[in-house]
Amino acid sequence: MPEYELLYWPVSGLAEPIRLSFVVAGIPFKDTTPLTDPEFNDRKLALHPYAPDAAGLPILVFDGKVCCQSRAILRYIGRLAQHEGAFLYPTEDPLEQLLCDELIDLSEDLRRPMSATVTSQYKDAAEKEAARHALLAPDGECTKFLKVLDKKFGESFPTKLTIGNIYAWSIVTMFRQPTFIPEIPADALSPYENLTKLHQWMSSLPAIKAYYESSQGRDNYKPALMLLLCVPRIDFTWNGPKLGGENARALPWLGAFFRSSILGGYGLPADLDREEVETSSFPDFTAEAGEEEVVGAVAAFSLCHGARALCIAEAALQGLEESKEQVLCLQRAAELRGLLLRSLAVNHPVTFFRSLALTLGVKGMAPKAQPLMQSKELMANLVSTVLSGSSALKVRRGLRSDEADDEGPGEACAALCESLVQHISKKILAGDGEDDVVAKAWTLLDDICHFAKTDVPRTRSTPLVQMVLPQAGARLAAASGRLQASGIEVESLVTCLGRNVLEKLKDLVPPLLDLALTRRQEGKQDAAALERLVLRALGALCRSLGPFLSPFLDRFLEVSCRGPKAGGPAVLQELAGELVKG
Ligand SMILES: N[C@@H](CCC(=O)N[C@@H](CS)C(=O)NCC(=O)O)C(=O)O
Repeated sequence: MPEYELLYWPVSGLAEPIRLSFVVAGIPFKDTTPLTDPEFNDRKLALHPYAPDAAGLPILVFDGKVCCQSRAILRYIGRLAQHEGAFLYPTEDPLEQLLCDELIDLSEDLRRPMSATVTSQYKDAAEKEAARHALLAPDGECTKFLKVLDKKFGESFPTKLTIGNIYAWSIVTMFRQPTFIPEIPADALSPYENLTKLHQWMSSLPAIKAYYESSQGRDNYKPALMLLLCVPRIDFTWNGPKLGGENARALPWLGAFFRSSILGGYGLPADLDREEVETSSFPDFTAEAGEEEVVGAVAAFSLCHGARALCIAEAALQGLEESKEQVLCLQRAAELRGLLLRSLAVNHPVTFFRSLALTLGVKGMAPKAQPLMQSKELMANLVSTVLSGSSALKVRRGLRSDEADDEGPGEACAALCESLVQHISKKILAGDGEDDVVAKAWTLLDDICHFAKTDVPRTRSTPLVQMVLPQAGARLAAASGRLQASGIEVESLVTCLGRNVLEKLKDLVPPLLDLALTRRQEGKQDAAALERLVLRALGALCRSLGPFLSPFLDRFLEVSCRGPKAGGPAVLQELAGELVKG
């Protein structure tokens, strides 16, 4: 028997009926996808008989031949492959062949409108989602053919396997979650009784069941292994200058796959945060990756690198000339980065902070700089992208109660938060960064302090205070003209840290008072806004620590006696009120 090799994408699509025909007939074949072959794209183009004009997959390679066209390949295999003594493509009876072909063509009527949404360009993700939902609406183009197929299987339910019913089942199953088309609703197939019966029958056939249950079965790869295979692909494909064309296409399908199979289909492994993970080098997991016990560690490691890869993709795309394809990819990268970081921040904060530390290049937690990272522009975009990840912590705050959770991530997070805060202070705040990057860094520090308040044991939040507050003070001292970089988060910092601020009072209060008492040019909008922020921060200090502010009382009084100029009467009144109470 020849050695067969099938090349296709790591999804069901047009190759699945061919794969299943091999499987049910017990014919061995090599199932090659970009996840199993790093040279996939180059090989595809070198082998494809239609290249360079076209290179649609699947292709089947055997006996020195390369064959194209999925249904021609399927019929060919169907004439050779048998199941329970009968050929999958009936060779004797032309009428049986016609019925098989009818099922194949009918399934194509169902597949094509959905397939068109994969290749079409959309303004944004919402437009694509709407287009896909419309196909499944009561009068939708796909609904029409789902109904016809359902009726056909109702009239005559198969008694033996053929390429016709294998094809119909494979295409219909693309509409069943988890699938590589994330926008398909989970219940899209529930109205179709006979298609459900077909699903039950086909998926319980021993060969098919075993195929999907084995670790080789495409849809049943363990999520961790999938990630491991995916991630280097995302990471290394997104090599700045080479973006575009083939590479730009990789992200939407990888993304769709990542979202539906990993995040949507399987969810993230529950114990992710308990794993010991070393993110500064690439351990060789592959030798043992099949072992249950390493799966958790592989998943935790891969998710950190996955988050980093998505940030890199997003940052690299920000720096490119905008083609429609790049805009689409940028949207997808940003959407996925947001989705992954939110999932991690809410349920796996240790892995979340590890991902941030890895991506920002925190010493000891990230591999040594790679060539990719030597581009200054890319690095600046990357830092800005990662810092935006702080919004995920706000989502966590919104979903969790304010009370510290004894079972929470506590100690493990505290050490990570400290490293991050130290890195941000030294590398971002102390440097001469762009104002918006500095503002984002402050926002992240603020979010980390909120997190520390509820999720880090009290004893461990002090170092955070020790690091953040002097920075805030220094920033304030240098802030006069630079509103964006002025430590604008001081008010919430103080509110959130409460008495933890005490030991650093001397670093924080004098610069704030200096700023409040500095005469600024009247009428300058920036100056007025800065003054308001400073007064609000002083108000917050009075509220939280009134009795401890006596060393500064005279200067506080001076501030509140100042005319209602830049700060505005309401803020001053509030400050005076707090002083009286204090
Ligand atoms: N008529 C061809 C269609 C092949 C095709 O369009 N394949 C898609 C995937 S479903 C593909 O590989 N597209 C990417 C490309 O054309 O480079 C077949 O049935 O094999």
